[in-house]
Formats: sequence, structure tokens, C-alpha cells
Amino acid sequence: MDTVPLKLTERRDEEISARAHEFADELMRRRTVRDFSSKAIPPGVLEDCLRAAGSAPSGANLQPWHFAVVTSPALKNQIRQAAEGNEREFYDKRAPDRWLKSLAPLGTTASKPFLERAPALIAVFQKSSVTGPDGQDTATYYAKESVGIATGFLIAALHRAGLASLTHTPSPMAFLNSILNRPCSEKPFLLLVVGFPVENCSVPSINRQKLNQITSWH
Ligand code: IYR
Repeated sequence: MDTVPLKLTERRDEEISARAHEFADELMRRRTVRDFSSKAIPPGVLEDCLRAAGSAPSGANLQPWHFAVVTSPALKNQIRQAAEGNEREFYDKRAPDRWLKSLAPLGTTASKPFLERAPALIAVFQKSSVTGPDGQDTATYYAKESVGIATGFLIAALHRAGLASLTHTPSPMAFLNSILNRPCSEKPFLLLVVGFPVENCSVPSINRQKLNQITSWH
């Protein structure tokens, strides 16, 4: 096994506490946005956020992810048409009443104008196999967990940079493979909508659970 020195910055306890507190506050301010403006994303920002995503831990470090960044208006239009087709099916036919009831506070519908208006869509794919250094295909391990972590890193990086995002899961998502020309060994995981909110954007009034509701200490 080859090794390299760990580059973890040593910090004083007070600094560690302050940084933990600030980061939590920063992420608490993140909200999913559905009303995007068409304002462009500054050059290089998506690249840096994707570098952050690609630094995530993964099963056997096989990095079972692919991020397809879509800015072409024609492709965004195709994605919107396909997603809205599926969503109409979902809202009008497939969705059980209890699911529609859970979604009601969010005000979501089958209409997805943000898929065209936002400057960028990032389709996240989960790879069932990767090609190793020897040119041989290897099955990936804990791919869903790994891609989930990488997507979390990405969402946090986008927010930290000052961008808004929306985690969109049109169902089913297989149309993303054909529109974006991705192989069938890659399964769509999530469609992330990225950009800036409209001016005076408002978001649903929802609560996050308190710390004591989401933790137990042993
Ligand atoms: N995919 C649909 C429905 C939807 C489902 C969940 I769970 C949400 O948190 C939000 C929406 C849509 O995108 O509208």
C-alpha cells in the first residue's frame, strides 16, 4: 500500500467549535428553490463544486458517479418535455393520495419551467461498474451510498458558493440516459437544478426537526 501524509489542518478547540457552528448555520440557511432566474453562473464555479463532489468517499474508492452538466437550451427543453410527461402521469394517475397529501405543503405540480429557465442542470448518474487501471470492468460497491454522499457534497458546495439548487427526481428517469447519451451501466440518481433564485423569492414555510428529535447519544 502506498501512503501520503494526511493534510488535516490542526486547530485549537475554540476554532473547531466556531467552525462547526458556522457551517451548521450556513447549511441551515439552504433551502430548495423552485423559482429560478435565468442569471448565468460565473465561469468555473460548477467545476469547483463538482471537484468537491468528486472528493467524496466511495466503496473501494471506485468513485461510482458521473455528473452530466446540461446548459444547452435544446437539451434542457428535451429534458423538460420528458420530465413533465412523466410528472403528469405521476400527479394525475400514479401517485397515491397519501403521497399527494405529503407534497401539498410544497406546492409542487407537474409543471417544471425551472428545467428550462435555470442556467444549469446536473444529472447525477450512479455507475454499476467502472473500468479499472488494467482496462477491466469491475462492479462497484455501495454505489448508492457513495453517490448519495457525493451529491450531498455537491449540494453543500453549491450553497456555500452562493447558488441555489433543487433536487429533482422525475420518475422514471431513464430518459436522461437517452437524451444525454449515457450508457445503461449508469443509472440516473438525481437531477439537480442549479442557478439563482428569482428576485424576492419565497419558499414554503417548513420546519427542520430539532437536534433532540434526530439524535440519540449513547
Ligand atoms: N417527482 C415529483 C414529485 C415529488 C416527490 C417528492 I418525495 C418531492 O419531495 C417533491 C416532488 C416532482 O418533482 O414534482
